[in-house]
Amino acid sequence: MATLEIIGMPQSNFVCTVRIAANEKGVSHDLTSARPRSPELAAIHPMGRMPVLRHGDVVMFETKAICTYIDRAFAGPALSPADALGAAEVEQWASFINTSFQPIAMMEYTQSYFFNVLPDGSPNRPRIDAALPGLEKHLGIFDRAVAKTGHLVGASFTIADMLLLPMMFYLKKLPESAAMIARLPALSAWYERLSARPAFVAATPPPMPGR
Ligand SMILES: N[C@@H](CCC(=O)N[C@@H](CS)C(=O)NCC(=O)O)C(=O)O
Repeated sequence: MATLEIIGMPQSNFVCTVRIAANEKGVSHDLTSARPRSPELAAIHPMGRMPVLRHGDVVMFETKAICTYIDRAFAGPALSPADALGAAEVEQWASFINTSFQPIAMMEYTQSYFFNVLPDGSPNRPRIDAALPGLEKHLGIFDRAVAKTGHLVGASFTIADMLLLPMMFYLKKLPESAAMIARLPALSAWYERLSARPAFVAATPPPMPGR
């Protein structure tokens, strides 16, 4: 049986998501650390982004697609419901997380603490402050979504939760977002419960290089 190889930095929220998917499925994987646009990534992702996957002759990019491949290619617990509505709801939340939430929560807010800093190395306060209203609105949406069953879709841990969980890991570490989450009981309980799963514990992002 070919080895599953996940390529990208373990600090990446998207790399973490595909590692959670493999761990939940009970599939061991090799993690090959690679920086953005490195030859390992550029050989598979057209923009040189992470993560990418190698599995025998299969190569793949885009986190949601990689998770779906892992889910369908291996035995083990289903990471997405089999019924039409449940499967479509996973797509709905995955799309919302990746196209509406991630740009504000990660690209604008979180990266203004880690990468898009001011010339003196301090957090980019104007960008952080500009992101806060949108961040709070999205977190409220997630709080209401998980209030009923403790998951984004149905009553099991799906790829939708797996996409959100590593982003929440970073948001819990930063002051404004941590305070917002603390005011949202259903989302706080969701995070405490799902971040304790062995699949996430084993894939938890290490500190950013040089920090
Ligand atoms: N839509 C892509 C996004 C991948 C992505 O943006 N990954 C980030 C790391 S979390 C990255 O490679 N950033 C470096 C860059 O954009 O140059 C996916 O779902 O996999």
